[in-house]
Amino acid sequence: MHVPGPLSSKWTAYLGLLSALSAAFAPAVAVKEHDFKKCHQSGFCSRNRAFADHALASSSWQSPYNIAPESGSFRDGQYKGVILKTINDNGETVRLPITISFLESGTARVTVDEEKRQKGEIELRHGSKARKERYNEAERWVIVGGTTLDKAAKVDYEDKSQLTVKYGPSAKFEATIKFFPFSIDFKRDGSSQIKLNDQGLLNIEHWRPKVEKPAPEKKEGESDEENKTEETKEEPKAENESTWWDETFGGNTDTKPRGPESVALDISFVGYEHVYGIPSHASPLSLKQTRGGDGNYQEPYRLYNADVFEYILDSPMTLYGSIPFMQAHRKDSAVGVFWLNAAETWVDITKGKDYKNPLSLGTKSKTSTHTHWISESGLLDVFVFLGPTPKDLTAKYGELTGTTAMPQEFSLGYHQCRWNYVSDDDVKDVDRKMDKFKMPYDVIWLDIEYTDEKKYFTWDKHSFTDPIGMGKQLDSHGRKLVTIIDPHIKNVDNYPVVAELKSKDLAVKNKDGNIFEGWCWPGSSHWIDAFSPAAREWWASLFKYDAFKGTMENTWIWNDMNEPSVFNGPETTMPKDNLHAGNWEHRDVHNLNGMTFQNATYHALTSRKPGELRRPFVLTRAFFAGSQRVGAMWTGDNQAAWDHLAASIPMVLSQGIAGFPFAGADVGGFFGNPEKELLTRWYQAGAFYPFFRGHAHIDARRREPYLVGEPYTTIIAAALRLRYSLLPSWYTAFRHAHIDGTPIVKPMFYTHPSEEAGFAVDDQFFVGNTGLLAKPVTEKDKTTVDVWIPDAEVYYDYFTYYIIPTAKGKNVTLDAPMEKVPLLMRGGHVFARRDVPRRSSALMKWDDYTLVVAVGRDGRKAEGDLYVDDGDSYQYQSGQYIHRRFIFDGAAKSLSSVDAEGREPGSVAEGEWLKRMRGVGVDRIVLVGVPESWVGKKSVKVESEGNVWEAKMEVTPAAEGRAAFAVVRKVGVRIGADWRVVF
Ligand SMILES: *[C@@H]1O[C@H](CO)[C@@H](O)[C@H](O)[C@H]1NC(C)=O
Ligand SMILES: CC(=O)N[C@H]1CO[C@H](CO)[C@@H](O)[C@@H]1O
Repeated sequence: MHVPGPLSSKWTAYLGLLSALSAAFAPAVAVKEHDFKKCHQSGFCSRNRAFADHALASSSWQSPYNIAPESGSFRDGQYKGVILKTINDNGETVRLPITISFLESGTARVTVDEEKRQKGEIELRHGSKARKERYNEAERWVIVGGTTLDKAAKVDYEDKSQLTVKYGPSAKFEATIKFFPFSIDFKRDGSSQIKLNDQGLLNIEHWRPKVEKPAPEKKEGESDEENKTEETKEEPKAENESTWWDETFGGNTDTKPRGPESVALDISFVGYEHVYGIPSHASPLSLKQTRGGDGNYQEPYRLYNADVFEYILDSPMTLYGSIPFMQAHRKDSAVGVFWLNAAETWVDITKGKDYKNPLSLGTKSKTSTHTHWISESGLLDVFVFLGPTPKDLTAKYGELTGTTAMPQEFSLGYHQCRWNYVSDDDVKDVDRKMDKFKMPYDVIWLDIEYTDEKKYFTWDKHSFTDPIGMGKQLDSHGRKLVTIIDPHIKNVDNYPVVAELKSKDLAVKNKDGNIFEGWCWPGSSHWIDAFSPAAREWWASLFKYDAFKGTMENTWIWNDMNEPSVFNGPETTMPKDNLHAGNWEHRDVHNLNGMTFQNATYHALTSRKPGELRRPFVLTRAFFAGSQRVGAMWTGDNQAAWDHLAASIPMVLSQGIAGFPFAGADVGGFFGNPEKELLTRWYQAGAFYPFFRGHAHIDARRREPYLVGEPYTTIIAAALRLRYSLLPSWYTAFRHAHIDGTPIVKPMFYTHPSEEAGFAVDDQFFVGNTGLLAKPVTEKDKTTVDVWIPDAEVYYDYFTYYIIPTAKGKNVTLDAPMEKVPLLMRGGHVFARRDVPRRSSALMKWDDYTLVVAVGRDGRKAEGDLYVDDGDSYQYQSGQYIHRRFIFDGAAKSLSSVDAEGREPGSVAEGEWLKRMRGVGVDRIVLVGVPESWVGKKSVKVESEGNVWEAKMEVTPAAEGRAAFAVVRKVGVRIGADWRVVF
């Protein structure tokens, strides 16, 4: 939500803000780009770009980083050695310990530290109390598994200048570590995939004392290139020290007590033209080049969680969250890297023929992608994944950072939000109206105004007189309430929360070690330091039902502003020299901040009441790698504009492949007033976001979906119901994401890694494994869409069963009148629905299922699955779930249901939920694309649980392009049992 943005460095500016903003909103006002740094305004970014320019322009450039060969040893899957960085003509070096770990999963990890700092042998300026080590705890927050060393990895070749290690599944992977200069070439099946420091851009700015010296002379017009022949083993001569120490931007000075300390590395993807990932950016899925040129960006992609006020589109500018995981893709091959660093990071991307190594075999004619990763501080810590499929990458990444938590089932329903529902009566009224207009929804949200003057954990007593009464009304239809709780705590008297925060010493500190004070919604505020275990424990105490009065079992939480947003801070966030638990500088942990806060809330919600262990629902705005374990995200403060609707789709897809798929954008657009057509189209698109929430700014007109008027109201209600009927399939997709990290909505390159024409397609996607291919309309006045068809399967229109006249690799134009969201069923899939419309997902809990079989081309096999558990507890971890696999066999003319995991009946002691659920039936089976020979058949044979019976079937012959389809009614089987239907 919101923010006055960097407009205000003074409280007075904030006071005048709301009115100022409302005036500014009317036309589409974009973020003030100049309030956020460009690379040239960031010392470490510009230094590293200059370093790269220098290195790449010089044919004789040699990286000054060499492994001291005698320092190295390989043992138990791990190489340890020391990199010597030559720092001057006298051959003086700095010692940088390096560890290369080969993990059982086939992932490799390269970690470089700085010895002097490990030993604390440095001095900090300004009397800083900050830690002297390079930040080495990112792993502690991010990595949850998959780090077991591969004891089978072995040295395959070794001489004085290099070492080759074979590792990974059947030793198909190898890494050649070169010593002079240091570089690593990662190969799969003998060919290079990923190279580190191949371009020689490795740069670890070692600690140095500040030496006062006269500014170096530099003649006008002199360029580094002229002197390139003399500069081999040194850093660029024209090193500009002006940004080494205290640095000022927008009136804020960063004292940088450790001076320059950036880490940077070039990572080349050999023969790969597409790279994806590193969300969040309002940018295409296939990332653009960043060093200028036609259609390219001028700026690197930036990862520095920030409250970006009304972000601009098609930009590498930073947004609210960061996941430094990148995947490279080419036909039939995917590889990736995960750059584990929580400091401000920039990534340059260039593509081109392999000019550095024109002779390297097999890659000569192919385009490669070169990336340049630049972080302000911390360790160099990079994980290398060698694929070969996109699914391998998301699975291995998930093994390391964790997968999507199994969500509360309700959280896949529709969420109704606005800034703000003004009273409990208002909430209850919206609740009733949604019913009146037959619009299903699960959750209504309260933004900051519900509090008593922005004091979290309190209610505005005048407008929310009876929160429990409100909660109970919602609960009567299984609905929930989400209230916002932000990390800034109002600094005011007579507010016990802030009093405790101070007395228990649990807040973030400023550079001098005193409690940090800044400005946010409540005015003067302090920030909880969720890096501190004691602070998290205290935070949990605030959510107990008897502490946060007015909340109950159906209250859940929204964490906003957790980048953190600090209105008067540099770039609207915290000063980098602030201190967190353990005296780590904010600089080191900035991108982790949001995750630790959301995690604190997540854990708090697990302990609201003893004995009540339920899956928490927490929405976050800021995030990092690992945030997927603790909730959902949304893409922040977008605008009610068509291009924002369009941009939301690649953004959500990007989240999915980067391991945090529980993602959505504000439906309708946060700022501004969407025209009716836009609002309607946005609901149709939003029904296909994993996280589906309508939201609006306080100055936007009311736009609850029933207000929009006919025909739009009916159309939106249909979109909501479409979402609800498909909830069983959405939940199943979440299960897959939970098990192995697969995205919930999948881009074409992910599902069809061989089809090159689909690698840049980012406006359509498949939902889970359902074969449902959605292509939301995102343009005004559009009544057709072009869908790119990735394969030779048959595709049916979801609603009419028309066979789409497709050709593999070609676009097909579909009708998409206002009332229609273009949705195709790919042949060969079976998916589950619940077709009885109800007010909320909770009320659908025991409804019978409909199974839809989209028969494959030539009547071939179709398959699919359904996962269901109680949607609320952790009982699924002890087997209290049903997971069925449905197999349609065209030759045998049968559809059967078997346990998807091959579990024997009775192998799990059935709890209450499972007992009841097993009895839920399959009411209908719809088969689309059945052979004409079925026409006239009236019944089918059903076999289950030792019985055989007949069920009625109606077959509708094909007509005018529509497939023949069959509907079996009153099937009579139980969802939890094995069964077979013979047609
Ligand atoms: C989340 O909180 C738990 C409980 O306090 C803690 O053990 C864990 O380290 C935290 N993780 C993150 C990512 O903050
Ligand atoms: C072309 C050339 O030699 N340029 C400069 C290289 O550096 C020396 C000394 O720093 C300058 O005097 C040259 O002009």
